[in-house]
Amino acid sequence: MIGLLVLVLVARQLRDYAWMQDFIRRYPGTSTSYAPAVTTGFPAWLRWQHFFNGVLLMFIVRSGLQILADHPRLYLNAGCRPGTEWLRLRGPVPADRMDKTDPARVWTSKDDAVALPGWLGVPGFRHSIGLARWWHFTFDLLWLLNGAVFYVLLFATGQWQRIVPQSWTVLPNAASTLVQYASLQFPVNAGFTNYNGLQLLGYFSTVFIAAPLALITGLLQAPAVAARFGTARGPLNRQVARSVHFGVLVWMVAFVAGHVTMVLCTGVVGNLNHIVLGTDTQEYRAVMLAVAGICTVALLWLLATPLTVRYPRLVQRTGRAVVGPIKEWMERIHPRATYRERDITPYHWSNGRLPDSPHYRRLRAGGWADYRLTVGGLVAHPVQLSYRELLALPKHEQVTGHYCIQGWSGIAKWGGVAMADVLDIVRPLPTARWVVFTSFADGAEPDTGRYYACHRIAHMREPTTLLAYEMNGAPLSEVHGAPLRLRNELELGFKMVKWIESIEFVASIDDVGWGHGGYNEDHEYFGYRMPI
Ligand SMILES: Nc1nc2c(c(=O)[nH]1)N[C@H]1C(S)=C(S)[C@@H](COP(=O)(O)O)O[C@H]1N2
Ligand SMILES: [Mo]
Repeated sequence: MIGLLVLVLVARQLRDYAWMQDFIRRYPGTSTSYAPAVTTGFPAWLRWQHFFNGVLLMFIVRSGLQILADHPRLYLNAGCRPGTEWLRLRGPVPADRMDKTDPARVWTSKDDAVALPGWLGVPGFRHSIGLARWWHFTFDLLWLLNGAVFYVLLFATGQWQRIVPQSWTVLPNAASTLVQYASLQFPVNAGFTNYNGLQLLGYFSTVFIAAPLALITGLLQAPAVAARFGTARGPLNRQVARSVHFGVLVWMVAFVAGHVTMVLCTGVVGNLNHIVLGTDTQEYRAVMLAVAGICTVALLWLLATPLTVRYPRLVQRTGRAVVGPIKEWMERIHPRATYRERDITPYHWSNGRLPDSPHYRRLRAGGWADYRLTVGGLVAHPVQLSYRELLALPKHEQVTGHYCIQGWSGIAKWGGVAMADVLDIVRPLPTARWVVFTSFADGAEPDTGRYYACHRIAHMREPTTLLAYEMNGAPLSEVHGAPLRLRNELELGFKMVKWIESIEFVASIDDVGWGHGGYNEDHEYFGYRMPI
């Protein structure tokens, strides 16, 4: 408030100076020097796309905040070490819970998630990232489609000339507009044919910079993209992408707030006639239609959370139908990227409910001497492999990135047995299409059975798909999945089952668990394909 007041006073003072008056005379704010007048009005396609864009953006922002709330920390380093955040929405990780040698007390990333109010986040409740992602990705796709059509029509019709500056004089005109607005003596509004410099720059950067940046930084957060291009380390790492992605969100919200304010302050009836009816008129019909549109949007806003909470499975299924084909396509990537030992990140977040069965305790106490990995199902040669037999198989080591669905990442060195070698031993039958990894540990919710995840058999032949028994050169700790945990570098972290007890080859995932492809797919509405 005080800041705004100071801004107004400074701007008013500036306008008292003769040089500023000269400047404003020379650069009045709106001018045909940087963009010609567009006299064809606002065509219907543009007006509709403007509306759709607003509706879609609203859900993208709300679900985006929900996703952020699942790991409410932003960093620039690839390893997400607590204490290195540049922004966090909650307190620091409790110091006494960072010690990984005390498994029962380790602060997991699920402990770290925060709740958002239901009117703000979709769906609002704590750790609802699975559902939030369906909203986010489904609306992202529609938004990208809307944007692609918009780009094409913009350039096909000449409407682009409204928002693409053709001369640097747009800059002094923008500065002039800013001073005039801030001094509360507004420049003339010629928005029907010409945007002022500030407006033009605002629209240009939103349409041609912020929007593409959202797409690029979104993709850079995908494990499959990183595993293809090797971007888990370096300036394009996931945390940089996440931070910039959040920056775009802040930009979009600020833009919408500023845009709506200016629409209201600079002749609202005329402005609404432009964008609702497409004419340079002062009809009240336009205001009525705008209000109806806003009410529709408000209704959608209010319904989103209760409907998601009530029909989560429907949200999951719809999202899968819309986004699934793209995820399938992304799963064809070969996750070959590996890193150097010096890229290993010092702190690795952890997740998951530890195994608490006496059976697991006994095996662990016995140094895994009695551990047997059961590999069966649709295979020619089912086996039980002891810990010693596993260690006797060829050992593979790789430094790879780990991308948790919640948003954190890390780079670690993994040592273990290639799944391809296990496949050679058991020889899957042609009917086997999925591989089910089942843990000693139960899933997060009480009395819902073991944690498990299904993987496509094609991924099992990737050289980087491992049954890891070592992490960073030491035997796998209990927290990180001892005695054995999966690495499938194409997928998000939750697919990498820890504390593996058995592996089963199956023809279909329909009869495994609740049939959605994994424990978190069953209970938290995640998708079973998770290359992004
Ligand atoms: N059995 C079991 N495995 C699991 C989980 C779990 O809850 N139970 N969580 C998964 C998730 S969400 C992630 S991000 C990784 C975390 O691995 P880390 O703890 O070694 O970092 O383990 C995965 N494996
Ligand atoms: Mo995760």
